[in-house]
Amino acid sequence: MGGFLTALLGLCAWFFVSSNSSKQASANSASLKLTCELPSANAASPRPGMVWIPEGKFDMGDTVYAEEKTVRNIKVKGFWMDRTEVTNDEFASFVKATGYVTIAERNLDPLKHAQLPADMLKAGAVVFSMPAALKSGDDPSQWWKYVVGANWRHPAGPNTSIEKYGSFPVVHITYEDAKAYAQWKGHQLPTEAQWEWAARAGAKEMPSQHDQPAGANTWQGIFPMANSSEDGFAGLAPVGCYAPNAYGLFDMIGNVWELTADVFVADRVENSQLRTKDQGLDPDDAQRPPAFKQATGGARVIKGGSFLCAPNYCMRYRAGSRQPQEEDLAVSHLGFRTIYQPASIN
Ligand SMILES: [Ca+2]
Repeated sequence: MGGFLTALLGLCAWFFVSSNSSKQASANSASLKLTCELPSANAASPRPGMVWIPEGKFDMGDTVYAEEKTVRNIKVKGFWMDRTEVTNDEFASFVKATGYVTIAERNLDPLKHAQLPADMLKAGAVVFSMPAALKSGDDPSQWWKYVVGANWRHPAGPNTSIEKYGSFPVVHITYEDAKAYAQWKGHQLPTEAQWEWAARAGAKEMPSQHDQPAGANTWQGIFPMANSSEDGFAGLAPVGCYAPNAYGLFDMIGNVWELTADVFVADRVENSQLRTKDQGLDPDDAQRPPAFKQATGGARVIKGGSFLCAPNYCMRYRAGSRQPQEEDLAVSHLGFRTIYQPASIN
């Protein structure tokens, strides 16, 4: 019964969780909450839909995983930040106005990627799919699949769509895509320090407790096989379903990982080799989709964790956590939000 229930709950989030179950899941999708009530944006604000993040100093980093260390004191200037993750509706407005085509919608140049099999030269993205069984240990390719035709419009593949999901965070967005959207808005992507300071919302020291947060969309149960969805969502949630932080920002923790402008630098990658092995599945790499495409750029820092972060696996539902993400690889648990910093402050 438990297994059946878990499978059923998994289906409720069909288009983000499984591309293999879309027909069965369509019948269940009516039970999925499609919007959450955000307070009205202050129309009198100079930046409606954004909140002002004041300047301050704080201890950046954390001590759970090697790549979060060393904790260091950082000063951040004030800036405006989107109060929610960028939604499908917002991204659609950008595409409608500009004709922009995301990286996941473009075929790869076979001359530049001669090592890849033909299927992976076709436009697509990496989609999380709950495995029926684990047959090869903690090999992430059991739950991350490269799906031809998956992109922001078709999150789990060509037979899925974002119709009715306009309030959900857009996914399958690469660094180049996010940057193009931000530039269209006259905004920027946050640096890692700006993002983390905003997520801490005025807390100057890192928390001593690292418990899984109750008011965020994460994963309850043993990843990747059992998801009890106690937070209300097996897959992604619409933006703004949980209480905002003290600055008025929604979903900084959980739901989707969020891109930052920062390059994930090599020395931190080396640090990540100092793995802690006592967290079940390999905490450093298991949450990260395999590098299906040969990265042509580098990796950017992503922050905040996602609906896939569980206590046995990727305890990265914290402001100080971080992870590298290949710049040109679109994945189903990654989105973004933007900032605006007045020129007078730079
Ligand atoms: Ca959840």
